[in-house]
Amino acid sequence: MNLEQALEKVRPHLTDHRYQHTLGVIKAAEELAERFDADKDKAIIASVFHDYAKFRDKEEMKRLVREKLNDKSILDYGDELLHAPCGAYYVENEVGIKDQEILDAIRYHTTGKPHMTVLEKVVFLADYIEPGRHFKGIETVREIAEHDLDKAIIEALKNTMNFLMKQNQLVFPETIATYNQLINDKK
Ligand code: DGI
Ligand code: FE
Ligand code: FE
Ligand code: FE
Repeated sequence: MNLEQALEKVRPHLTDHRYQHTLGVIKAAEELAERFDADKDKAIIASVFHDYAKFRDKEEMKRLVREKLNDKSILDYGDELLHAPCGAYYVENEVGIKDQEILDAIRYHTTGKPHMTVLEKVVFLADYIEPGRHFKGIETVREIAEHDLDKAIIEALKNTMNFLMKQNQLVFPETIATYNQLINDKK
């Protein structure tokens, strides 16, 4: 599947805004893959489909998690987390992508996970810093991403956890575990 065919497949599942975001993630992931030596083709395809399930019915996704997915803990941490693991499932079963590295990059793009592969890190960070995103602190993360992949992810995770805590939202334990692992490895 080339980029054009992949974009055609994802387009009907997204709003215009989300499609533009997806194009931004592709661009950012391409640059990060080059800089930090990840598989560029896989980074591009994972980016195309990373938000494939963003607008799926929440109840349908919860059912899928309960019936088919191994990690059910996300059910307790807010509906926003559903689209990542469910997206990986739908992309495999509806689009037919079987590459586990690509599917895992989609699966972990929202929460991260400890000991991510470079490909997973690239997609996680690209989602955060893509050129269409504008919020406080993003320029700092973009600057760090010029030279240090892990440090940029730590900064992004701190921002996300801060954002969630300010709103008294739950923080998914794997998100904290990702932060802890990266901090530990920096020592
Ligand atoms: O899908 P995008 O908007 O492009 O970005 P994303 O997949 O990173 O999702 C961002 C949303 O996920 C945002 O509403 C915050 C939420 N989120 C990220 N990490 C966590 C989280 N929500 C909870 N409850 N816990 C987390 O650790
Ligand atoms: Fe997402
Ligand atoms: Fe994200
Ligand atoms: Fe996204």
